[in-house]
Amino acid sequence: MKNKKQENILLAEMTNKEFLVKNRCAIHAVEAKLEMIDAELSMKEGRMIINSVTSRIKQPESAKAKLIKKGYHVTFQNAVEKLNDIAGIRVVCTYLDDIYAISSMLKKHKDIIVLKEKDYIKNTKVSGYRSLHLIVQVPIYFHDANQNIRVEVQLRTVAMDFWAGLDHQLRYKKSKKETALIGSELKKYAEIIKEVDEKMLKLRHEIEAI
Ligand code: 0O2
Repeated sequence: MKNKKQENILLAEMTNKEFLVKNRCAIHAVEAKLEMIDAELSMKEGRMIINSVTSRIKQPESAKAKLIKKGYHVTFQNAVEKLNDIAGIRVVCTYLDDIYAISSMLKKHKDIIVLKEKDYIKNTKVSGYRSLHLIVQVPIYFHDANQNIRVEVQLRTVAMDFWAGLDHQLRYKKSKKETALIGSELKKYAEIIKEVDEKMLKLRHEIEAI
């Protein structure tokens, strides 16, 4: 009974207008920085750097599932304190080195604090998942005061994004036997994609050297 009440509070608070506005503002603040970084890098390199930037605020149901998965009670307080990806931004670029260039420039912004960095490119997840994750803290000015909001920034190449999309789709399928089989197949493709990313970067360097 008490659990159900807490769950209902979580659902209500995560759809509360002020909560959504604050997270949206934090996302906008980081997106504005990414836009500047993209403009500067594109100018310097003479090519397109960021292919797409998408963002989302985590759905209450997804927050609830993640809290349960992590072994926390489903409460609004736990969602805000324990989940790093209530506000999330995904940056997709063409080349591997662009990911690190963007990340390094983002870290230089004085009002951004990097709380956590997870390099699933250097340390590929068991599933085959690859991306660079930054958990950043950004200040927003709200109700006459500065408030710090965490935003998860996922940086990946087009190839990594292609892979993650299929993997995500697979996760929603029910049959354990089939998904295990496809999962191991997908893992092999993650290796191929890794090679392609590295080869494309090498080729770009060769073209630039001509
Ligand atoms: P959704 O639906 O993407 O919003 P942390 O609390 O920061 O220490 P966290 O969040 O528990 O760590 O885990 P992690 O590994 O940093 O992953 C967070 C997000 O990365 C996931 O969000 C996915 O978006 C993505 N991700 C991680 N592993 C995989 C994977 O194997 N395949 C795919 N396709 N994506 C992955 P969520 O919470 O799953 O939700």
